[in-house]
Amino acid sequence: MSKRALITGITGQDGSYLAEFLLSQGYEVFGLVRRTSTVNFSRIEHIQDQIRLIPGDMLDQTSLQLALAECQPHEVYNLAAQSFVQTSWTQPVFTGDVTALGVTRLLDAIRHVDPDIRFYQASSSEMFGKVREVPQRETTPFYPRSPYGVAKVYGHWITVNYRESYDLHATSGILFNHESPRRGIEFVTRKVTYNVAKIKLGLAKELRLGNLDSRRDWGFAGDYVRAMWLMLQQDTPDDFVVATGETHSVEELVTVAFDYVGLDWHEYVVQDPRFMRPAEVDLLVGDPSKAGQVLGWEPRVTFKQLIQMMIDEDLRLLESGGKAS
Ligand code: NAP
Ligand code: F7E
Repeated sequence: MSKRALITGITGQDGSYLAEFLLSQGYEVFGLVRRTSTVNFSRIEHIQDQIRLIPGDMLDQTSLQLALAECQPHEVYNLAAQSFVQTSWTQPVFTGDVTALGVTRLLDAIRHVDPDIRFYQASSSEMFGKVREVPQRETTPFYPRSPYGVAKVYGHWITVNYRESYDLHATSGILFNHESPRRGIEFVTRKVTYNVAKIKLGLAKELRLGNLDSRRDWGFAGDYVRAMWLMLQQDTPDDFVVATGETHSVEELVTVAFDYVGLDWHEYVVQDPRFMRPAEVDLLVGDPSKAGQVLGWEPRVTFKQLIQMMIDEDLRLLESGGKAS
C-alpha cells in the first residue's frame, strides 16, 4: 500500500517541488487549495493529473478537519503561509492568522482526526532575525524582526508544544532561504534574475532594489524539500536547521547575476526606498551539521549554479513570449 501525504501550500514554490518528490517516492499526494477568484495552478499544472486537490483554507478549522478525514494521510506537510516578509508589515493580523494560528488549527485537527499522522512545520530562519549567534543552529535563541518572523516563532513553538503535550510526531524544519525558477517574483533572487533577463533582452532598462547589504544563506528549493521528507522518516520528531552554511549579500547576488549575462550592474541598479524594510534582518547563515549527521542531508546546488539556473530559465521564459506568473 502506498503512503498518503497531504501538502498545504501545494501551489507555492516548495509545495510544487515537494509534490514532485513525493510522487517519485511512490506516494499518493493530496494538496489543500484555497478558493480564489482567479485560479493559479501554474506551478503544479504539469503534475495535476497525478495529484488530488482538496478545497480548504488555513483560516477555516472545519475545512482542515474535512480534508484530513477525506484523504487520511500518513504525513502532513504544512507549507501554507503568508510568506512574504514585506507584506507582513502591511497585513500583520492576516499574517498572524494564517502563518501562526493556522498551524494550531491544523495540529488540533490532526489530534482529533488521527494523532498518528506525522506532521512537518515549515519554520524559517527569519525566526533568528537580529541574530544572537553566528552561525545559527537549532539551539540559537530567536529574535524575529517582522510580523512574519514573529508568526513563524509561534508556529514553531506550537509544533513543539503539541509534540510534548500530545506525543504527536510533529517536526519543525528551520529552513534558510531557498530559491528556484519557481520562486515568486516579489522575492529578491527571482526579482533580480527575471529583471536581469529582461534587461539582457532589451525589455527593461533598470532594476529597482532596496537594501543591498543584507546577507542571506541561499540554497535550492529542490534540495530543501528532500530534507523535509527525510525529517518525517525519522523515528523521533525533532527540530532541524536546513541551510548551505554560506552567506552572500544582495550586492553579491546582483554582481553574479549581471556578470553572467555580461553586463555591469552599476549601470542598471537603482536603490529605491520603497523596498527598504522597517526592521531588517542583516545577516543569516545556518549551521546544517545536525541535518547532515542525523538525516544524511546536504545541499547539491551552489549559490552561483542556482542564480545561473534561474537566469537561464527566465531567459527561456521571456524568449518564448511568457511572463512571470
Ligand atoms: P509560497 O510560494 O509563498 O507558497 C505559500 C503557499 O501557501 C501557497 O500555496 C499559498 O496558496 C498557500 N496559502 C497561503 N495562505 C493560505 C491559506 N489561508 N490557506 C491555504 N493555503 C494558503 O511559499 P514557499 O516559498 O513555497 O514556502 C513554503 C513555506 O515555507 C511557507 O510556510 C514559508 O513561510 C516557509 N519558508 C519558506 C522559505 C523560503 O525561502 N522559500 C524559507 C523558510 C520557510 P495560494 O497559491 O492560494 O496563494
Ligand atoms: O529578501 C533584501 C531584503 O524578500 C531577502 C521568505 O521566503 O526567506 C524569505 O524571506 C533580502 C532582504 O526574502 C529587495 O531587504 C533588497 O534583506 O527575498 P526576500 P526574506 O525576507 O529573506 C525566509 C527564510 C522566509 O521564511 C520567507 O518566507 O533582500 N532586498 N532589495 C529585497 N527584497 C525584496 N523582496 N525586494 C527587493 O527589492
